[in-house]
Amino acid sequence: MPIRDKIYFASDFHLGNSNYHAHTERELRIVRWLDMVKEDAAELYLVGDIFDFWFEYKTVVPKGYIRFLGKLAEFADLGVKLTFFKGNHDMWMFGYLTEELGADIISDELIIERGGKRFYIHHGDGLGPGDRKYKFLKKFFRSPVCQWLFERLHPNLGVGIANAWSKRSRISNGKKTDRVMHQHEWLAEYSRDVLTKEHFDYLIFGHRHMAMDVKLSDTSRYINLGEWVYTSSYAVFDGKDVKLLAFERDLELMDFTAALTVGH
Ligand SMILES: [Mn+2]
Repeated sequence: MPIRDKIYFASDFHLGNSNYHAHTERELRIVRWLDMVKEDAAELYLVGDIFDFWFEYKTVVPKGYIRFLGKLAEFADLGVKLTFFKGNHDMWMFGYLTEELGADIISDELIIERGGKRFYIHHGDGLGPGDRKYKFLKKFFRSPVCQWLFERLHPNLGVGIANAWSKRSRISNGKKTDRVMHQHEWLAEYSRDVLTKEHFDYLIFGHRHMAMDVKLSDTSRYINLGEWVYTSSYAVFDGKDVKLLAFERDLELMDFTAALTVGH
């Protein structure tokens, strides 16, 4: 029996995004990663935007992802604890993955303590100052009224609209401008804010599509998990420390430390 003592974190697979071939390659890459993780994982945290679009109708779920979901079923059967976070692309996860996989579904942040270390985990959307338009949309999209209305649309139409909407988002438009735009990494700023009220050793997010490991103090780090469309980054906690790694390629780490120290 292998010893299961590691905790893995990954986010932003955006499964379903892009053409079928690229999507299949990505799903197979994720499955290879899960096969590795399976060996020693006690827990797996999928920190949002795992699906490029997800909606659970009363009797229907979106097509696809068979190999991915099958692998997660294996995890569930092995007793590995699964936790999904709602992202801005897949906020409409309700009871299906809990029923099928015993997974916990987290709507906002989750605070856990493991090996004496404190973790703050959140997908990362709608945090910090500004972006009022998105915060309003998030509230609307998550409202029972909006969900009820969407469920009234025929899936061919509803999912079609959702996919068109999703294509307009950052993931399909490339990420280069985003890298240049952010002199200050706002999730690091948000993390600093959280730390003024409460101590955390690790503040872990996704959403930004840039792998980052930023030291905020001697005992706290902001970690961004990156994404799996262009790269394949993930984090692992071995009971003592968190490492940010890449699967089957070199890790492309964004270094915002210099920018962060300016003016603070
Ligand atoms: Mn996101």
